[in-house]
Amino acid sequence: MEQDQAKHSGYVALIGRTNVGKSTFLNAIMEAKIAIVSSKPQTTRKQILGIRTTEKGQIVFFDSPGIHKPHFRLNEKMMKDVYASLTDADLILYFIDISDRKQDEFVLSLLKDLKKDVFLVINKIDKFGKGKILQKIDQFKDVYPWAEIVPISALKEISLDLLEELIYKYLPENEGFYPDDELTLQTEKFYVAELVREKVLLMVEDELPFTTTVKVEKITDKEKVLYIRAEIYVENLSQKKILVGKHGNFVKLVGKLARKELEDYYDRKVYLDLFIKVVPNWRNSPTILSQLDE
Ligand SMILES: Nc1nc2c(ncn2[C@@H]2O[C@H](COP(=O)(O)OP(=O)(O)OP(=O)(O)O)[C@@H](O)[C@H]2O)c(=O)[nH]1
Ligand SMILES: [Mg+2]
Repeated sequence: MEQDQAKHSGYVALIGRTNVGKSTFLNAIMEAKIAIVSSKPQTTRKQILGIRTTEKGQIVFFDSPGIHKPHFRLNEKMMKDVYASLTDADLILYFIDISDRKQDEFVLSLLKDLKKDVFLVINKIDKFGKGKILQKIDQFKDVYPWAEIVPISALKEISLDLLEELIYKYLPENEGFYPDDELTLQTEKFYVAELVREKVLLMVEDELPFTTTVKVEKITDKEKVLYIRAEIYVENLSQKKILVGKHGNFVKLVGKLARKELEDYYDRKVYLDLFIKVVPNWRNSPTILSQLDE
């Protein structure tokens, strides 16, 4: 049989509930840190592009926020990005966690209306044995006319090559739209803010993962160091107290972790100036939300 030599390219949406591992998958397949990851819910807050170019073609992944019921303007915006990913995609990868007990009727109804090819990606298979994987496939195989069902582990990088092979099969024949060396389209300020927010997420509990955000004000080259000024927003004074911590220890630790990662990223010395600012109700402010996107 003749091999298909033509290039295949297109848009692939990563969709699913929060915490199922969409961003972990994006970073693994891209072999680069494109999106931040955390064990806290609603880590990804807007659509993030990962552009993967190989000799087979170009896949543009849309990492998307986890699907949820929106209660704030921020969350409405997040869900808008989910719908945009679904609408613009040539192929949809619907991620579930192998621990998920039942199917999600809301997501399934969203998918049914689209009439596009959808893969069911069963993630986190490293947590269980073969029996459980077969049982999960059996449970989900008839709830939707899946184009493919692919069990993977994004964390342990199991079956990612297989999934990528299958993706190319479903993409239209064309050369791709972005330059070969383009990996993502985020602004530098947004990416840096995300790296800092990842460290905040690592450290906080309860409502704080939802009520904090990070805005980078300035990135200035000062010859010996790269100076970065960032503000961490919280919604009230008691949240600020938690983030500051005793003698400023909490924010110092966040700063230390973030600086280390930024120094690795820039491969140079970084001075990270962190400020904690109370911005009541920022999640409902259209002005602030649009500033955070920049
Ligand atoms: N054991 C295991 N854990 C995983 C795997 N993939 C992701 N995780 C973990 O699951 C958690 C959530 O991962 P994310 O990639 O942030 O999940 P997400 O779907 O992008 O979440 P949101 O952005 O909130 O929608 C993190 O603690 C990851 O380390 C996997 O294959 N196996
Ligand atoms: Mg994510």
